[in-house]
This record gives sequence, structure tokens and C-alpha cells, in this order.
Amino acid sequence: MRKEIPRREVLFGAGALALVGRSVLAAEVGLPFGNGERPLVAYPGKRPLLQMTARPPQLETPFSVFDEGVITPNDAFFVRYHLADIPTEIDPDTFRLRVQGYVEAPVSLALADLKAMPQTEVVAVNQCSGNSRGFFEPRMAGGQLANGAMGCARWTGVSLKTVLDKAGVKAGSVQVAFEGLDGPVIPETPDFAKALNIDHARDGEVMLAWGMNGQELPWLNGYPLRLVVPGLYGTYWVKHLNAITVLDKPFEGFWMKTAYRIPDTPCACTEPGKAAASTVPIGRFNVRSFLTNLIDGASVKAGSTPLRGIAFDGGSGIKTVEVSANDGGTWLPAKLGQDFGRYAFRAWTLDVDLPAGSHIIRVKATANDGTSQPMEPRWNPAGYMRNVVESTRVRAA
Ligand SMILES: Nc1nc2c(c(=O)[nH]1)N[C@H]1C(S)=C(S)[C@@H](COP(=O)(O)O)O[C@H]1N2
Ligand SMILES: [Mo]
Repeated sequence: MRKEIPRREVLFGAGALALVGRSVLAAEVGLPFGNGERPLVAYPGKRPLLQMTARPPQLETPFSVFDEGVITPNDAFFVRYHLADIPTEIDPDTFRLRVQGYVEAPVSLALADLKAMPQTEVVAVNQCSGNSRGFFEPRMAGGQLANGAMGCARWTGVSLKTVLDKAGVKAGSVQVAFEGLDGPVIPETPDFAKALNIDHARDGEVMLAWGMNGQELPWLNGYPLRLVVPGLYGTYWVKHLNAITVLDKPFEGFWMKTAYRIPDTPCACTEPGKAAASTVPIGRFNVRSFLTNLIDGASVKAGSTPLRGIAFDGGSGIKTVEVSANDGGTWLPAKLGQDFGRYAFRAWTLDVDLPAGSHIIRVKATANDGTSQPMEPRWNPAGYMRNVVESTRVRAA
């Protein structure tokens, strides 16, 4: 039986069907940077989210969701697409994943074939490279995101290694490329495809997921199958995945060779406003932490104030979270919450004393690999990998 994205309203764009049924709420949210007004729009399978673009749908999670727990609900999970031609109809019975290229025997696998293989699970954060881009100064081109282009889910599927072994990777393979069902509206636009090195692809952790938080993948998060690359930026997490190609030379596609690259410097940064001398493909998340129960500009009752939030990194796990109630003058260790694994959000809590007056609260995480967050933002031309120690201004009275 064919499955369609439910539509309440069909929009026609220039030349092509612009797909998705959605309902626009009267409400609008103002993100704290210039041109930060975002309509709240409810797409199929989603609660009202902050709409950055409609075609393709690009939706940000309202930040308050991160205060509700370390698992981001499916209907609140952010949505990112590059190309306007996203699939609107998929038949789960005839859907096939092709595994091809430099393999002993190409295979075409049905969802049922994949689900019959040994199942794996991981709790992992998916974060867009450009999460928080809107806060950079000077500003740069690209989606002007606040902090809602991230989420943490329990992903269920089969390890990529198991699937590659079915086809038999040939000796001398160097990379594996991944493509989904979406495509460009005009042929001049490069199709979205990403690649991983062969050893990474076969590490047993990279996963083909059909399940998210115990349910099938939401349509807009890649139904019926997506790549999950724990610890790496979302750009590698190819949605609606239907083709895996093993390569005996490095993949040369636009989305690896030209886009999603960071300065090849230890900080992955440049002098603000300056281009990088050389670049490399973006890789793992750097370490980040957030205060989730108080927003910037909040008022609280003077005295003991409970603070809570989340932290994560690219897979070494969170070692400590420290909180400063005096803009970085002194720091107090927070208590870490339940450990859902080294790729998950880690909750933290701490009570701080806030006497009457104005305070700047700062939160800083240190990962098990020893890395921590910078006190000043690290700028780069694409606005990727922001991980400055966050500041939240609070008034106690
Ligand atoms: N097929 C396909 N997969 C894709 C993309 C895309 O444009 N097409 N965008 C990638 C990017 S840049 C991100 S950040 C993640 C976002 O995942 P989500 O939409 O499920 O939150 O999907 C990735 N996978
Ligand atoms: Mo992204």
C-alpha cells in the first residue's frame, strides 16, 4: 500500500508541486537576532515548529522542548532539507535500498529484509552544522538558526556494517556514498549525497534506522529509512535513504567537496570576516551545553534557584558541567543526570543562590576527551559548529 504524507492543503510552487500539507498558526516567534521572526507552522506529524523556510520545509524546535527531557519527541524534532523535491509518496512494500558499487554482489533490500537482520539501537543527538548560526557576529549567509536545530532520539535499525557485509565490500574500497529519495527541482542543482570513509562506515555504530523513539521515522525525518551517524553533524544523516554506493576512490560530490567544509585549523575558525586558507569536510560535534529552564531576560524570585539543562559532545561523553552565576567569575560543578550513552544529551541540575539584582549565568561542559567550550565564539565563514559558553541574563527580585 502506498503511503502518502498527509496533506491538508496542497501548495503549488513555480513549476513543481510544492507538496506538504501544513497549517500555519497565527502565532509567530521572535528569535533574538535581526530578521528572527518565524511563523509557527504545524506540518504533518509535527506540532507547531518555527518555520525557517517552507520550500523545502525547514523547521526549528522551540527551545522550551529541551527542558522537558533528554529525548526530543518525534513531533517536535527539527527538520532540515536542502532540495525542494522531497518525496510525498513512498510505498513501504515496494521501497528498496540498493547497495551497489565496489561490492562482490549488489543487493536490493526491502524494509522487511532489513528488519529481519540483527537489530541495533542508539540514543544519539542529531544536530545541524549551522545550529545557532543566527547568533554569529559578523553574520554570514545560510539558514539563520537559533539553538533549535538539534534533537536527541533513540534510533532503531540495523548496523551499516551488517548491510555492507551482505553485498561484500571489495578489498581496496575507500569510501561509501549515500543518497536519498529527494532531489533537486532543476537538474543543474547537485543532488544531495554524502560519503563516509570505509572504516567509519564499517565501525558497527553507523546505522540504518527505521525507528525513532519507538515509532516509525516521521516522514520529514526521513521515512522509511535514514542514516544515523552517531557523533557527526546532521549533514551525514541522509534521509529517505535508498542508495548506498561503495567506492574505490574518494567521493567527489558537491555536498562533500564544496559544501559542508570547515577551516582546516585546530579551532575550525578564522578571523571574523575572513575566508579559510584551506578546508576539510565537517566531522564530529564539538562539546556544547545549555541552560534550559530559564530564558535570557528571565525574572526569578531572589534566593536559591534551581537550574537545569543539557550537554553533549561528539561521542566521548560528558565529564563535567560547570555553572557560573557571576558571568564566569567563579564556577560550581553541576550534578549530572541519567547517562543514556556517550552520544546522547546529558541532563544536569544545580541550585544556585541568586541575591536580588542582575546576574549572568554561564554554563560550560567538559567532555571526556578533555575538550571544553570557548568563552568567546569561534567564527568561521559558514557559521558552523558554534559552541561558545552560553550566557543567560537573569533578574532576581
Ligand atoms: N535526503 C536528505 N537527507 C538529509 C538532508 C537532505 O537535504 N536530504 N539534510 C541533512 C542535514 S544538513 C541535516 S542537519 C539532517 C537533519 O535531519 P532532520 O531533518 O531529521 O532533523 O538531515 C540530513 N539528511
Ligand atoms: Mo544540516
